[in-house]
Amino acid sequence: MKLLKQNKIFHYRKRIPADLKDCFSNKIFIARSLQTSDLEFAKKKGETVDQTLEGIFKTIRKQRSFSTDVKYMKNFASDLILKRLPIKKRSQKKLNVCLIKIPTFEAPQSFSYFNSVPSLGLAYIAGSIREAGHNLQIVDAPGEAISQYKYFNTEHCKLWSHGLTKEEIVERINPDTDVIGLTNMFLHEWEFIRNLLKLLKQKHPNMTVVMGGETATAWWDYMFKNCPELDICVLGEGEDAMVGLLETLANGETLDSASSIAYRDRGKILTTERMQRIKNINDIALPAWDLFPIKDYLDYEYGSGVNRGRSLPMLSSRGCPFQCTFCSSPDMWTTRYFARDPSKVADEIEAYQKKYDVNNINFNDLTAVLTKKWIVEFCSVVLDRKLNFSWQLPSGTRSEAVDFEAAELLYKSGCRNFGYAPESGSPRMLNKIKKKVKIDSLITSLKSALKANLKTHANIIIGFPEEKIKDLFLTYKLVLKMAIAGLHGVSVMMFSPYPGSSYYKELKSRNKVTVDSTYIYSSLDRSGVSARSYSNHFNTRFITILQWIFLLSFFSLMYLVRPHRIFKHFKNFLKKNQETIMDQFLAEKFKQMKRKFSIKKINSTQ
Ligand code: B12
Ligand code: SF4
Repeated sequence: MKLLKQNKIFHYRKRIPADLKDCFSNKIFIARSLQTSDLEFAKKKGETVDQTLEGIFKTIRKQRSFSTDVKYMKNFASDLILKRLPIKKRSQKKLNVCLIKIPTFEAPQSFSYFNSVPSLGLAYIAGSIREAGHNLQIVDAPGEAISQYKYFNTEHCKLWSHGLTKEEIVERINPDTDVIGLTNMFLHEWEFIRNLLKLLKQKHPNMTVVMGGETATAWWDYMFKNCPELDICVLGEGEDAMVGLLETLANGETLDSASSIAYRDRGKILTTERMQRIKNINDIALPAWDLFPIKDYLDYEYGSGVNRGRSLPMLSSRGCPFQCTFCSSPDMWTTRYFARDPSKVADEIEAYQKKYDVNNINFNDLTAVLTKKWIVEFCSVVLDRKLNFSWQLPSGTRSEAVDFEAAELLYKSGCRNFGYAPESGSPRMLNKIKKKVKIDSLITSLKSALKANLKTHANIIIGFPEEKIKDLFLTYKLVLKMAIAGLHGVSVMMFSPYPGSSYYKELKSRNKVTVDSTYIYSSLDRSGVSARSYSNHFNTRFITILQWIFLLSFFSLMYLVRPHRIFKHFKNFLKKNQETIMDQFLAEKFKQMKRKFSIKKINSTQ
């Protein structure tokens, strides 16, 4: 082991064992560096690296006996090194990075009513960038103008935009910024982002613009062609990829040495190999909420679930093992699923309670409830530590894993709202869309959840290309069955092929997807304002009418069977209390109505 002091950077080199050379691109050394002025500390770190490397070599040897594919082995080896080496390669140069959270958009003419929520994705990215030692600025459009609502005139319809305008965002960016980072989660955010980047590059042509998130991962091709101001897209899970990219930029290396990105190179759009997903998700730096203006989000009680007070979003797991054909998750996260250690999740909640006085957590997990074992463990930790908070699980593919015992435990530990996602009631369609859900077990689970006093919600999608009238009838039957069983609320959405989904790829290859503003705003739509049918059998009008029939039938039947719920909504509305999605809907729609009278009009498109 060699440690050389050089401008406060200690370089560490280890010779690669002869039998493993082909796994390391024929390099004879693994070289890392550590930025510190403390020789003792560097020595200790060096020793730990030595031990870790021996472990890594052992793992690679084991893996080699299973695989003789050199390319695969190279990726496997470099991935292990990246993930497990405790010394992180650091350039001397620290970059100035500015992360931007754009405003939130609502379509008040539809059922859409979502308020702004702190960006969990950006907070995670911020945590990792800070850990890597770069300088960070955050411009959080909703968080920095929490009571500002303006009209946003799109090519398609008039939306409301919550937060700073694009001019205000650009004004706030530190002129010394090297790298701008944005998140593009929703398709409907694209028009604003494109306008923002145009303005930003007019003022700061030398800043490098990096975009990540669900839509950027799936749609970079279209974005690069339609926005010359966009420089780089980070694909998939962002933490390691962004830190690696900053390292590449700081070192002045060419972009092909960074993983998991799409970028421009002399008129061409190129991509680099995707990194493997982070396996030890317990080690990912926690969201850097302290850098975000979350005080107002908390004081205004903004959150993605039912309003149960001061809320923060969290993840208890990453990824989803399923491959539903309408969903972009397999493309974004692959099908690898990792759950966090329940006690680490509880630690994080405890920290938020102490630091921010948070009393509700909304889990943003894709598939939060995968095994009963995890739920039991998590609830037990919460109960043992006597943590007092409410929590919500909006999406839950394997929610059927919840029986009465689990449901009771969920309630006792503070869980109040729980989502099911059957999507369809037709076994033929469930098979077609690869939704691994059994309707009978879902109904049994729903009854257990209701018995345990949980407030429940379910998501339905209609208008899949192959869906026939018989399938729609079966879905309608399911909707009615859930209403009788006592489900508290249902969302009935019209199918739209989101970028990254299998359906998108298939329909695009058959020229069935027209990318125009109707398409872009379809993701925001909830009641036919920006709808387009992709059905082989029914037109948009028919599906929109069905959407209304499904919703009206569900709620009429549900209230007919349980009329006391109407009084409960009324009481909750007057007391400004929320328990169910309907309570949230009524409160948010009332807020929207009041806003309509006070909103400042801006004539120019943002
Ligand atoms: C929680 C959630 C919500 C919450 C909170 C949303 C929010 N603003 O944070 C609520 C309930 C409010 C919500 C609402 C909606 N949602 Co939603 N939601 C999700 C869900 C399940 C998880 C998002 C999340 O927090 N993930 C965890 C974080 C850590 O991951 P992340 O944000 O992706 O960040 C990582 C990477 O993307 C990357 N990254 C992100 N940003 C950046 C930036 C940089 C610079 C870099 C380098 C990397 C990077 O690194 C991060 C860490 O690894 C996703 C599903 C999914 N696959 O993501 C759907 C999803 C995003 N929602 C979706 C939709 C359609 C909606 C609605 C439009 C539904 C509707 N019609 O009402 C509304 C719109 C609300 C609005 N007006 O803003 C779609 C979007 C599809 C699309 N292409 O547009 C998704 C993908 C689900 C799906 N497949 O259908 N949603
Ligand atoms: S819809 Fe849900 S279960 Fe299906 S792939 Fe997407 S996240 Fe997984």
